[in-house]
Order: sequence, then C-alpha cells, then structure tokens
Amino acid sequence: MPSPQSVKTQPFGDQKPGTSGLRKPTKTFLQPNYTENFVQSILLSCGDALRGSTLVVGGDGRYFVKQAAENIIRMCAANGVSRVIVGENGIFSTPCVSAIIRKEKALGGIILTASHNPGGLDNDFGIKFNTANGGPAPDGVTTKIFEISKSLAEYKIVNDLKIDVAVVGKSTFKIDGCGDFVVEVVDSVSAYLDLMKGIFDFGAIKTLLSGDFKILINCLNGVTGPYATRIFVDELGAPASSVVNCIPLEDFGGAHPDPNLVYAKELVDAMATGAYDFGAAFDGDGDRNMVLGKNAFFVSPSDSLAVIADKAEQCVPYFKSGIKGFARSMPTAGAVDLVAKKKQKPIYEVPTGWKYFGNLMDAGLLSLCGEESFGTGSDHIREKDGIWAILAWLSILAKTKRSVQDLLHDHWAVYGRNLFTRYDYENCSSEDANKLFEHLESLIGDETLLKSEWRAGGKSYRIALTDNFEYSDPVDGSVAKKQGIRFVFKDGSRIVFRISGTGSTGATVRMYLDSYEPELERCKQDAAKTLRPLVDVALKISSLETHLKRDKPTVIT
Ligand code: VG1
Ligand code: CO
Repeated sequence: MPSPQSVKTQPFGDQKPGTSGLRKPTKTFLQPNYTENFVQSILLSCGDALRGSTLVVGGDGRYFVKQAAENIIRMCAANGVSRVIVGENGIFSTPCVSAIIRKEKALGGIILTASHNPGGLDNDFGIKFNTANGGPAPDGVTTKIFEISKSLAEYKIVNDLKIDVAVVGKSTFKIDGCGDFVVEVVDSVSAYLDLMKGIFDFGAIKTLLSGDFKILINCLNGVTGPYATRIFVDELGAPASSVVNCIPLEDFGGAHPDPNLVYAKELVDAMATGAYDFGAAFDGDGDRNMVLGKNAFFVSPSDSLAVIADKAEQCVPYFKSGIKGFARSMPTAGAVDLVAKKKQKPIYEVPTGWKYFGNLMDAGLLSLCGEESFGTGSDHIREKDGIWAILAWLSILAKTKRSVQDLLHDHWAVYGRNLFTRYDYENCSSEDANKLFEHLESLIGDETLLKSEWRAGGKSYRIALTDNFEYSDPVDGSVAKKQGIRFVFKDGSRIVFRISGTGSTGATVRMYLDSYEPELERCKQDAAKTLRPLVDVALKISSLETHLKRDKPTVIT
C-alpha cells in the first residue's frame, strides 16, 4: 500500500503571491523543494477542511505543467485529500478550473500557469490557488499561505503513487493512514462546454457562422486551443481554418501569449486584410480576450465590457432574468459606469485583480464585470473568461446583425466614449520604481499641484483629486490599501499609476489614462492621438521618465 513520506525542507522566504498567484522564472520553481513548499503551504492554509476534500488541478500546458500536476496529486494524497480532478495531460484553462470547482463543490483548485507571461525553461511558471467559490484566493488566504511558507519545515508526499495524467479515467488508491484516494483524469473541455451551452444560444451563433460571417480565432499556442476548436468548429460549425495556433505548446511557440495589439500582431495583420468580420485572441491560460472587427477595428477592453453590459439582457439567455450590478477594476475606463447609470444598476469599482469581484458575486450584487487588461466575465464562474467573452460578442452580433464597428459607433453615439490607454514600463529596477512612487505619494494633496493648470497640445487640465486608491469590500468589510495613485481632473479625465503584481523579475510600472469624449465625431478619431495631451501632462506631473530612466514605455495598449 502506498504510504505518505515527510520530506524535510527549508523555507524560501519569497513565496508571496501577487495579483494572481505566485509567478517566478521556471528555473526558480524547478529548484529542489520550491514547488513542493508552496503547494504544501497552500494545502496547510485549508486547515481541517482539507481532509476528505475534493481539489481540482490543471494548468495551461506550459513547460513543467504535467510534471507539477502529477507531483501535486501525490502531495494531495499524502495530505488527506480524498479526490482530485485533473485535466487530461494536466490541461485546464483557468475559467474551466473555476467552473469545475463550482460544479463539483470542490474545496478549491490549484492552477499551474503564469497566465500571459511567456513559458518554457527560460521563461515563467506560476501557481494559483482558487477557493471554494471558484475564484482566486482573496488577500486573507494568500497572506496565510505566505506566512505558512516562511516557516515550513517539511512537506508530505506519496512518492510511490503511480499516476499518469495522459490517460483519461478514474483510479482509486488506498493510502496508508489516509484511506481511499480517487484521481479522476477528465477531458479538458467537456464541463466547460456544457456550461457555455447553458449560457448562450448556440443555435443563434451557429446560424451567424453558417452565413457569410467569417471569424478568425488565434489561440496564441495557449490553453484555449482545444476549447476553441471544440466550441467554434465542432459545435458552432465554423471552418477548421477559423481557429489557428490551437495546439497548446510548452513555450507557446516562443511567443508572448498576451492578447493585445502588440503581442497578437499576427491576428491584427490577418484582420487588416479585410478577409474576416470578427477576430479574437486569448492569453496563455484562457482568461483574457481581445476583440477585433473587420479591418482590425480594435475594441478596447473597457468598451467591450460596456457594449456587453448594454446588450447582455437582450442577446444572452443567461442574463434574460436581469442584471444585478456591474463592476470594473479601478484603472479600467469608466465606459461601463455610463451603462450602469442609464440602466439604473449598481456599479462597483474594485482594485486590480479578479479576486476582488468574488465577494460581490457571491453576495448576489454583481453579474458582469471587467478589467482594462483584456479581462471580461460574469458570475457564471469566478474568473474572467476569454471564450465566454467571445461567445457574448458573437451572440450580440447574431442578434443585432450589426458589424463590430457599427456596434461601437452606435454605442458612442448614445454614451460618448472613454478613451483609454495604458503605458507599461517593464523590468525597471525596484529601486527606481520605489523612488517614483515615493515621489507620487508626496504629490497627494499637494496645494501647488491642486492649484496649477496643466497645459499640453492645446488642452488645459485642472486637478480635482489626488489619492492612493483604497477599497473597502462592502460584503466582508476587508480593506485593500495603496491600490494605485490617482490624479482625477475636473473634466473627469484620470491618470493612474500602479506597480504590477504579476511580473517575475524587477518592477513593471503601469500608467493608465482615461478621458471622456462626448462628441461622436471625436470618438471616431484615433484614440492615441486624442489622448496625447493627457499623456504629456501625466509624464510632466509624475516625472516618470526621469525616475525610471526611460524615454518610452515597453508596451502601449
Ligand atoms: C495584471 C492585470 C490585472 C489582471 C492580472 C491577472 O495584473 O493588470 O488586471 O487581473 O494581471 O491577469 P498586474 O498586477 O500585473 O497589473 V492574468 O490573465 O494573470 O490571469
Ligand atoms: Co490569464
């Protein structure tokens, strides 16, 4: 009978989860005991509830996922878990893990991904823990995991447990001192497909796709490949050639699996030929999405959320019974706020990171939400959901029979447009980034700043408010402090600065800009050009380039 072993270990001290899980260079996770220590800390954070529980395990197919999944199962067996559900070859998208945790009433899930960070031996790996509601562990839980990791002296594992996640099926083991342990290796897509069928009118989308309407879905060699092929091709009848880069690769084919205009250039170029009516891409673990219309017409994530919010009740069966409320992360442009106002629904503004939406959804306050970082989702699960967002868009296109661009123009004609851009300065030294934020902190409430007029490109701005965003969760009262420095102007425009919590080395500084434009003709102009004066003001106020010793950002989205 296989029996658990205790392995002596030393704490690492750097296992503090960020915005969404622990992300580090793959080689860090490959160090002896590094992955095991973090997993043991997750399991211990569950306390007594772990014994006899069900956990879901899977990841985005990047290098080390399969091996890590098998080891995690061996550790679950040794720690008294009764049942593990794992995807075939260790593959599950992040939204799918969330769906299965909820469906199976599991205690939680361990997701092996560094999301949009590149993968492979010389890139990144990551581990996320999701709790029983299917959502990313809230701050209280991640703090506990980190605390446990700092003094961990041993981990438990059943080394001689024979597991092969390549073979679908159920195996039951008897573990010495722990009793029965069940491992279910399941098809990676089925549970997710069933959920989607219950949310959308697949018949309506199928009719759209069987006509002249052409789609192009680029999975960027990430986890969504099998999901997109099953759903868009097998179920909805799109030609097989509509889904490209659809085999999950351990290094994502050397690409950066982040669906934006920079990293999904292949999709942008293909869309620019005018051959397709609708294009989409996803990130490595399948929770992000980018939407493009014909001729590569770009839909910003903030606009995408607002359009879905406006049309969901009319076009998506799941929302027919009504929407409870809307939400966005703080740096996300306020387009959805205007929809909420018109529909007289509550709107919540939370810090960056999907974990902050979970309580609102669990309390029945929130149905639909999004982030500027290409994340859109609803209360069908507790993660943002790339494929869901595309099905929502196709549902809207099927029902309204408008083009993507027409839908956006219609939307701006009613609501005006929140122009948005984000400048990322990647891999800065932590010292430089800290100095910048010390400087920004010192500007909060500064009298001269508040009185000054800021001029650029023929425009003039006056500051109405400066603060470091703080969020009190209306459901459990927990407080998240220092979530981003905001400069809000009298005309409603905003500049926000944050340090990323998903980078694996150095510091990534993000600068976000949101500016409202009421006039349709100006809404149709190039957003980058219209926002230029505000960018200049942001750089002037912050002295960002001097502090970071950079003369341009790494990526603009
Ligand atoms: C980024 C995004 C944030 C998103 C997070 C996880 O965080 O800005 O909106 O929720 O990534 O996304 P940060 O701290 O780097 O700004 V993903 O696709 O990792 O699951
Ligand atoms: Co992701």
